[in-house]
Parts: sequence; C-alpha cells; structure tokens
Amino acid sequence: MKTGILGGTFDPPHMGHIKLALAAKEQLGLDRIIVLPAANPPHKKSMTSPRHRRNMAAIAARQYGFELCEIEYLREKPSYTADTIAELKKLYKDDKLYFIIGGDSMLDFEDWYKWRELIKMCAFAVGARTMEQKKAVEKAANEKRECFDAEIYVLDFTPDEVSSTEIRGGATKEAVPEKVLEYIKKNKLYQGF
Ligand code: DND
Repeated sequence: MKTGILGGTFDPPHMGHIKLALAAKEQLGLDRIIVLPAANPPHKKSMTSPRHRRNMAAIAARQYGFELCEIEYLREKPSYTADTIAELKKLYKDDKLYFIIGGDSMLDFEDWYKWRELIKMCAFAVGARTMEQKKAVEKAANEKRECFDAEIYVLDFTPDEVSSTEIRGGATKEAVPEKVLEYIKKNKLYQGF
C-alpha cells in the first residue's frame, strides 16, 4: 500500500494542507493519507494547545476521508520527524511511505533533526506554497536527489497561498474546512471568528 503522511502543527488545518495532500494522493496514486499532528513541533512555539490542534486535525481528516495518527500527539518529547518515520516504518511495514510537505519545509529541511538520515528513510512529496517558490523547490529537490539519492516528487499544482498564521490573525476564514470552522468558533480559539 502507498501511504502518504501529512505531518503538521495544524494551528489550524486549512485548505492549503488539504489541497497539498489531495494533489499528492492523486499524482502519486496514494492509497491513503494519514494526518499526523505534532504535540511539540521542534521548530515552533505553538499558540494553541496540542489537544485543540489534534482535534482540529482529526475533524479535517474525517471530512476528507483521511486517517489520523496520534503517535506524535502522544509523545511528550519534541516530535522529530526522523524518529516518527522510524516508528511508522515498523507500524506500517508493508507500506511505502511518502512524507508530504510544503515548499517551505523543503527549503528549510537542512535544519531538521537528522535530516541526512531522514531524507533516505522514505519518499517525499513536495508542493510549492507559491508559484514563485516553485523554482527554488525544484532546485532543492534536485540537489537532494543528486547528493543523497533521495526519492522526492515535486507536485504539479497551483498552490492555495493560505497560511495558519494569516488565519489566526482573523483573515481568510473561508480557507478553513467547514467543520473545523465550527470547532474554532465553539472553542473560541482565535480572534475574529
Ligand atoms: P509545520 O509546522 O510546518 O506544519 O510542520 C510540518 C511537518 O514538519 C511536521 O510534521 C513537523 O513535525 C515537521 N518538522 C518540521 C521542522 C523540523 C522537524 C520536523 C524536525 O524533525 O526537525 P504546518 O501545520 O504549518 O504545515 C503542514 C505542512 O503543510 C507543512 O509541510 C507546510 O509546508 C505545508 N503547507 C502548505 N503546503 C502548500 N500550500 C499551503 C501550505 N500551508 C502549509 N498553503
């Protein structure tokens, strides 16, 4: 089975994430998408509690027919992707894993924990977050392919230029899946909702 994994802070999840995952599913012929919320993302100080971010990720996953994986949510230590992929390879040992990331993640990949090992542990599906980012993403992917024999697929899609930061500021509410929007309102998570 070909399994795509969409890791994220999801503060909140939005249509940019969904569009990225759906493009990977369609273009790489993935059998399923697993959404992986991080309780303690190593690179971020997140505003919203892990529980709310996990719940929003679960709601978005359900709405789009994705699965939810809680291993990073339940881990108290920082959620390093290299540790997670090692664990997922044991859990899903018959699957081929594709870690799905946006262009910004590809461009700062060399700051990630054990990135040289991680790049060889699974395939990567990358979607640029803006049209302007596409060239830089292609270049970074080519370098990783040449130097590390990495398996990286750059997705061909028109990005939805939305971001969680923008949404938390109260703009572009329509970029949040409907059921997630209801959850945000009910729990008064962000201003302007
Ligand atoms: P983010 O905090 O960027 O998640 O984390 C993405 C994944 O990278 C998580 O699984 C992290 O644990 C992992 N990570 C990051 C840094 C260091 C390490 C691991 C490490 O191990 O050292 P967001 O919720 O902000 O976004 C989720 C994904 O969706 C990201 O890859 C982001 O680039 C992408 N994205 C978009 N892609 C296309 N169009 C848009 C997007 N908005 C976000 N509009």
